[in-house]
Amino acid sequence: MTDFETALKTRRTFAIISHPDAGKTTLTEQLLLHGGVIREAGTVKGRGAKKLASSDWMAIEQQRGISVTSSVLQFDYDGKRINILDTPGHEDFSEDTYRTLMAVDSVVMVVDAAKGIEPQTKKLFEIVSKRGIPVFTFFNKIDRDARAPLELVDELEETLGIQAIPMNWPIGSGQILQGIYDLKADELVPFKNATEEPGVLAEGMDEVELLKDAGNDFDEEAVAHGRLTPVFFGSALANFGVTEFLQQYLQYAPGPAAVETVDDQVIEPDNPQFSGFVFKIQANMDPRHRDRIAFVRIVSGAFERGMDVTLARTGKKLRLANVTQFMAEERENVQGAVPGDIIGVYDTGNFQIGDTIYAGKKKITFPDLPTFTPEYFNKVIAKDVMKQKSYHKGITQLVQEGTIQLYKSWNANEYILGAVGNLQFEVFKFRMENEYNVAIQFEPIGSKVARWVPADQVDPKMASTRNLLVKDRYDRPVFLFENQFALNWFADKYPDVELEAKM
Ligand SMILES: Nc1nc2c(ncn2[C@@H]2O[C@H](COP(=O)(O)OP(=O)(O)OP(=O)(O)O)[C@@H](O)[C@H]2O)c(=O)[nH]1
Ligand SMILES: [Mg+2]
Repeated sequence: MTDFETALKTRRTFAIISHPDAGKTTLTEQLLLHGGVIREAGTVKGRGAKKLASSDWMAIEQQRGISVTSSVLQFDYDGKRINILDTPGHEDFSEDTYRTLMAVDSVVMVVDAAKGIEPQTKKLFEIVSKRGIPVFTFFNKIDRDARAPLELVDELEETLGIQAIPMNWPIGSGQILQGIYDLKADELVPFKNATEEPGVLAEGMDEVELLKDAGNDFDEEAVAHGRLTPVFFGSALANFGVTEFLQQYLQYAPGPAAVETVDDQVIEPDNPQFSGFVFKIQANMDPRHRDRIAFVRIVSGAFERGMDVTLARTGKKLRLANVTQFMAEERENVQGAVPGDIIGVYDTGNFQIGDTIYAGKKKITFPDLPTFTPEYFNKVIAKDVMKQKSYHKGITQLVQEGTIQLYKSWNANEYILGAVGNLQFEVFKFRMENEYNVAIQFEPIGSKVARWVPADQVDPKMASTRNLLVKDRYDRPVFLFENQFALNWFADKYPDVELEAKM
């Protein structure tokens, strides 16, 4: 086996998803500790460092204690290299989460064991389920009073329509947590500070016996296609059950998958021609350098520093000289990166989300990533007219990142921002102030039903106060209808005009 083939076998790339607050970021950080060394945005912090390099690194995330954007982190464990993508749970950021899901080979679904399956988890699961990729479930927070595990597993199967197979089983929870029973190793892993409760233990063991007799069979094939989810219990905060989870996850999680192109070629990871796609762009990760990184998921071939690639959308040739990975170890530079890995390419404005890059002659283009139809709109202006330059730079960069969508009024070229949820406006405002030093003001336009229209079918006379005509950032015409009623009225009046919605 060549080095490339060996390296390929070690890669595991997954996203962590759930409803807000279930503990994704806490679990991510706990997993990173298993790898020992963490590097993010150019800084290296090891176990000895005071605070772990956090997955929630952005100022607004630290201030609010929520994730507003996905982050990419890597670590090595047990001979495997793991790429974790921690996603934000809040639905206002789900466009970012959906794109991130396109870059992974499996998913870890975190569920708060006191709450069960919550709405956003269900929504995200449906997206994942369409792709047929493996889903591993982690019922978190069993250090607090949790619902009965049998009830949780039933709810999981019923609400999500997937079969579940417990890999371990909690014995008690909260104050009376005794431990978790590892069904594979057939042994109890006691909780460190457990106060012994013989009654709870006996009851739990009865359930374990029942599970052993009656549970689903572990069917690797069904797991691989996302029809059966292995279920784990634990506490990310207490670092209990996390190691057991990680070890079994690594045993069953798939390596890098093949990806289909727009012209129906299937690009296998062991195809020697290098290819990958940009699923995320992030400015200002390192406040001292104010640079911008395009996150590329490698699909095929080996990445080598300094290699020349073509940007499929424009045909432009680029040299990948300045590339970062999201961990630090000596051999990293030597080994380079292989399919499954996420690399960060320093970007001077060449890339858009969804871009394909490839080496060699044969053109490869991966499909576009999902875009959402925004529902909320605000006009935006800079409070200080002297700051036009930073204002434009900030808007341009944050829009390229997909933080928010940009539109312009048809005639006046006023800036209008569109969002899936209102928190996106708050993040935008905060980051404009914090990262670009520009105070901005919004003028609400309200919620609208946006529809794209082919350029040759548009007549500005069709616009009115109830259907505003605007351009998106690629100058494509869009009507913003006051409501569904206004849209229906328009469709009746102009039956030949095609109205297109995004996701
Ligand atoms: N008791 C307990 N609390 C936990 C556990 N895991 C996470 N938490 C707490 O739950 C809260 C939310 O945790 P996060 O890890 O930020 O949740 P998240 O899923 O990343 O949230 P978003 O990214 O905003 O969707 C924090 O206060 C954590 O300390 C756990 O195992 N036990
Ligand atoms: Mg988080």
